[in-house]
Amino acid sequence: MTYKIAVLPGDGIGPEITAQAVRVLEALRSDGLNIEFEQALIGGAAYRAHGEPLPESTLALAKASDAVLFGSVGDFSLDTLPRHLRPEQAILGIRKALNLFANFRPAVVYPELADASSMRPEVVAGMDILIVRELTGDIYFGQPRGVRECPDGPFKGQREGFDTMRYAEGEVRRIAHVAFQAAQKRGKKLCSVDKANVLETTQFWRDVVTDVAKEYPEVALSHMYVDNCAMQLLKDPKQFDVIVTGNLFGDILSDEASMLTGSIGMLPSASLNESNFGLYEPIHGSAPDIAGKDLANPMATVLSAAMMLRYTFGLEEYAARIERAVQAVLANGPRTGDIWREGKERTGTSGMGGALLKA
Ligand code: GGG
Repeated sequence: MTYKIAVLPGDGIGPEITAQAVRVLEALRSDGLNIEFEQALIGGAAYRAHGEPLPESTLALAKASDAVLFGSVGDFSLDTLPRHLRPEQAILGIRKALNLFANFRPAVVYPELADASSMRPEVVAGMDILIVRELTGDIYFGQPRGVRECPDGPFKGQREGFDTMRYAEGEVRRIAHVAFQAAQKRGKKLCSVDKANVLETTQFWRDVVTDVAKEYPEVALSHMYVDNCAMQLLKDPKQFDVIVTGNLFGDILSDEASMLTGSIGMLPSASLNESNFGLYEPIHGSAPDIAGKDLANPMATVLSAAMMLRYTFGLEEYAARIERAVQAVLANGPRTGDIWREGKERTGTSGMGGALLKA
């Protein structure tokens, strides 16, 4: 079988990091992996070429492929565009169009990087958390939204911005099932994160997750408010096994968790639909300040490619080989600036790709 991958590099550092992941996947051809790539524009790059961040042709390529390898979107120079034309709308749009509701964000502290974390090594050493973020609902997509005249209160008559946080029961149930099943395969602990003391939507979330828990008696379910979770991640991250949460909280908590691992440049992700079709991307954005300078760490994208081989194609051995290469380079190889430490050789984006290929 030949696997067809749509490569959507996007903006900023996206093209550099996806190029290294493609190099690594191509190297597996010599060991029997039949894989083909086709690229398309997305985000600000697509807006500049076609006047829209998610052209129909890009979506069509993604739909016709077996999986998507995605870089990053975001371009400060397009910040003044109306929201529907901004680069970030492309990633939201493709997730929605492909129904990629389940986002897996593993936050793992590699032993070799425990000293690169912003936390004391004894707090993070051995940390292995899976954040399951719901990806196609919540305040990111809820209607109505916009800017209107404030209808009441002390600011009546002024302009006000508003969004709508909402979750349908079926949306909560399906992500809860995904999270419980992930917990079943790991440490059998699931922490559902909400703000049920304040927000109706998330009290509803809590009630539905509690109901789904009845089907998974072997998984220990706990609930935590998001503000407490943000604190607990810094205080004692190893208490967590799997965290399940909504779109907004998951976005924020996974960036926070990345700092425990040493660098946001280390965190991969998989966004899956019900048939395990997936879009694979680093959790980080386009980092325009270092774009085109051969400085970005491609490991999160390379690890995302490994997740693609495992989750969508079931090719565990190829995935494990990539992960072993990452560990070998962290142990004995050069490092990009974000994870560089005294005594280590310093390298750039393509140098890191080369080191991974060698490993
Ligand atoms: N590779 C991730 C990326 O490009 N992130 C930019 C972004 O705007 N993401 C929004 C989100 O993840 O919800």
